[in-house]
Amino acid sequence: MLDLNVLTQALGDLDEDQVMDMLKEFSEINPSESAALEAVAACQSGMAIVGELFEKGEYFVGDLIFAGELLTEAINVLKPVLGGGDSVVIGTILLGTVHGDLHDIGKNIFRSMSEAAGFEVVDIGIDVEVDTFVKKALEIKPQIIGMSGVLTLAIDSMKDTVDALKAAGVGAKIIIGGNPVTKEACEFIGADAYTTNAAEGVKICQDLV
Ligand code: B12
Repeated sequence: MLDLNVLTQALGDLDEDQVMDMLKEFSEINPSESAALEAVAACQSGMAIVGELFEKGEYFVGDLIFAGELLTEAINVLKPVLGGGDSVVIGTILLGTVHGDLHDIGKNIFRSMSEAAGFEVVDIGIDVEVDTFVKKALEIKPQIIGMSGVLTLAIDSMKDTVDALKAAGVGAKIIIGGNPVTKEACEFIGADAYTTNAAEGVKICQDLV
């Protein structure tokens, strides 16, 4: 039985061995998808502890980067139980962190969970210029474009990107994610959907296709 509080604290403590041992043991018992989603949420809560300790000056930039890698590693262990093992591609998502923003932990979680759910994800990285989004969208014609950002300035970058995609005639549905994203921001940006939760984002994408 996975103790979610212990998992959260282990991630907050950056105890890689404990996090990975717990998750490997958990995935071996073939858990349900909803139980795996609870484990993802517990890991994310651990990331919130990391953020708080950083803000208090107890953790440093290197710890944040390590936490991001640990979170990605953790989600990868859970990936096989997150999507039901279906190998059929249900749609293509073009994904990137918008220009000016270098944060990618949340984007990577959403990518892993979308891939686990059967999406093909074309990840064009961080600090993605407007033109790069437009060119790639015209080239691969995805059903969905996902934009990520955690800085306040990401909201303006998302708006610039959405305006340019629309001007170029790109018809894909657009979903935005990241901590500062709200309903109001979504309306301002002109996106089709928004979320601050990767699992909810995957469900929205499934509905969109
Ligand atoms: C880790 C971190 C970093 C790491 C990033 C490592 C990396 N590889 O990403 C490093 C150390 C590099 C960093 C740098 C900086 N950071 Co920083 N960072 C953070 C921190 C602690 C956590 C962010 C995070 O990863 N959260 C966890 C993820 C899982 O959450 P999330 O992104 O919201 O993602 C979830 C959902 O939103 C959703 N999602 C995300 N994207 C998408 C996309 C789609 C399509 C969908 C559907 C869903 C989805 O799924 C995820 C899982 O559910 C926050 C503080 C905090 N406590 O949040 C500060 C924070 C974001 N950083 C901040 C700042 C200021 C900076 C710097 C400018 C610092 C500096 N002075 O140099 C630089 C930025 C450089 C730049 N231009 O981007 C500020 C932002 C302030 C603001 N309002 O703009 C914050 C809030 C800290 C603070 N309180 O001041 N940072």
